[in-house]
Amino acid sequence: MATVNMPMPIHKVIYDTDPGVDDAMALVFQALHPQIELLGVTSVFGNSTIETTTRNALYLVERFAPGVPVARGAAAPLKCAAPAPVGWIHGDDGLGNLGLQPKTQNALDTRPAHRFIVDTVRAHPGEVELVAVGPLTNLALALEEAPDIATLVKQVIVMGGAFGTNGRNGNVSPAAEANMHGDPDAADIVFGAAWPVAIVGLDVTESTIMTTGYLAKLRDEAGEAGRFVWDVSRHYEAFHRSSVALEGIYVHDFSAVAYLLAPELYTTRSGPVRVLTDGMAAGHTIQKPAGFAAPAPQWDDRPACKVCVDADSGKILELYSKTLRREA
Ligand SMILES: [Ca+2]
Repeated sequence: MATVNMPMPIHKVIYDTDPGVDDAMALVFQALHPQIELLGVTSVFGNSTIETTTRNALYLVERFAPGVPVARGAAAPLKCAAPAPVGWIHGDDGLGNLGLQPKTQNALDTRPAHRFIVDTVRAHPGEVELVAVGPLTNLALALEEAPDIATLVKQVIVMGGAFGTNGRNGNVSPAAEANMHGDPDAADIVFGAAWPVAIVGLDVTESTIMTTGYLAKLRDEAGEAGRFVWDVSRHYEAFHRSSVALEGIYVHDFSAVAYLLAPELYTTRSGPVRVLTDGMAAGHTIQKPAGFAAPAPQWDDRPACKVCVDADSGKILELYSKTLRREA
């Protein structure tokens, strides 16, 4: 085939993240994958405070992606108070209570995350892919400061939301997924902007599971990265065992990275998406179905987003393990 010597496409990624155990596991993958060039990591409140998530981002970059800048992002959502850290899920330190600390702050960029995003997108027009796996505050602030970036970004891939597939409507409340609930106003802004958006929500992330056995195999076969993934996921796995009786963990944030590299592994549905911004269902995501007959003025003037409703879990898990074992 003539494709043998074709250069592999490189994805220029800004990873917007609230590390977080699953955030960390997805970052290790990105650092190792030959088709991903990390232009920067931007932190946001979410799983923990901005101080903790930024420290964790610095640690992860120092250890796994040296040379990549880290920009500190929003400490709180646009309009509401910051949520309390979820130590019972990710550990009090956000990374499984392993006591990890960066040796230096050298990677820390002087700009706030939203300005780092604006500058980086303008420096690479049409090329940057934003992979956002925390509350969407930094992206909304970037749009507010520089609306022109919407047409300069290649695509936005969001881990978040829940659209009712197999009864999945939320995890932080019966109506909302955590990243949407963390800043519903920001999410509604991001889904309404003129950039291509793909949403990878609980509909698919809860159907892809790394079992204890899968993680143990990574520990034994994937070197330092595999041992780190095992260690950092012990507390997170215990949470899954006690809360949903799962012998393993849901694959939330990595699912957005898998979509970046292999969108063909997902079935998507296209249509405008709104996010409820207040009330008991704040953070609830609603997509207008294709062919919906009645007028829907709150949706009709907004761009279509792709919402993932099914996924090839086996291939997604294989992508992760092969990359960590450096067989990609
Ligand atoms: Ca996250």
